[in-house]
Amino acid sequence: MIFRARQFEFFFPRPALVMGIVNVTPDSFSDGGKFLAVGAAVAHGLALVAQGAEILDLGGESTRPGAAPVSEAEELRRVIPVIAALVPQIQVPLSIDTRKPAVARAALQAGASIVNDVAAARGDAALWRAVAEFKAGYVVMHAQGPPLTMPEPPVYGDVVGEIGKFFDGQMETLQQVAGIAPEQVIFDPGIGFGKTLEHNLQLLAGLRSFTKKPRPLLLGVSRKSFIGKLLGAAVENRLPASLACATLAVAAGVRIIRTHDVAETVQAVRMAEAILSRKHELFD
Ligand code: 9MG
Repeated sequence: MIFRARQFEFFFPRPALVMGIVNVTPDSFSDGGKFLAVGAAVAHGLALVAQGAEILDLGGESTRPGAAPVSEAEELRRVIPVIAALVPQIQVPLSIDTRKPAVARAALQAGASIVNDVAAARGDAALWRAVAEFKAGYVVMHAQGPPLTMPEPPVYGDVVGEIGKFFDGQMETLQQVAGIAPEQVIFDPGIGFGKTLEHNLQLLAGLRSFTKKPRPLLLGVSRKSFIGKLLGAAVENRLPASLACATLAVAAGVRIIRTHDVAETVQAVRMAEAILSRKHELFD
């Protein structure tokens, strides 16, 4: 299986990729406000690459439920100078986390290689055009609706089955309607996006049904609130549970782990992979 994002190519199977998070937002749930200045964001991105990140994910609008919407001009002002300064200094692809077609296009023009679309279900033709024109990578993340309008409480019959069908439908539409090649696509079940604690646990337990599909699976669990709900841990104390999820995810065939804690995740994932590469009876 190959993943192509502009000049970058990744051939799977290979060690899982760790995607480091760079938020240039005042209000993200875990690191809001820490990297708002261009210099601080660039330094953080470089530090994450030095720790072993093989993709960076840059976001200028918080996806936290209830977060204030950000104008296109403000989002551009936050992310474009960071991309322009960071991309010439790194050899790994930069992903732009945005729902806005104009931001996606401007980010690709500035040197981003992947569009991380947490609202892929809405099928935005202008965003798809930008991805297709630049031959960028495209993260298709599942969410029932945009953060502000997510149904409360979320309703699913069979959360794993429904999200599997969503991926299959997107795959066809992207190829036939949007001109986006399968090689450009990554799937992501969208842990925490319009899902209850029980849905999130069922998705994590059912990861194998997604990793059997012909596209790489990305998982974001880092410090998320479902961990707090299950274990009562404050956001700054959720690293152990995030690592437990990441290692089980890699054992289930997940190819990309999105995280705030790159060094720790790289170490945990490499250890899991070393064990899994031996003849084992772990899951018999
Ligand atoms: C932006 N963002 C926040 N959480 C995420 C997740 O789980 N996956 C992806 N692709 N993006 C996310």
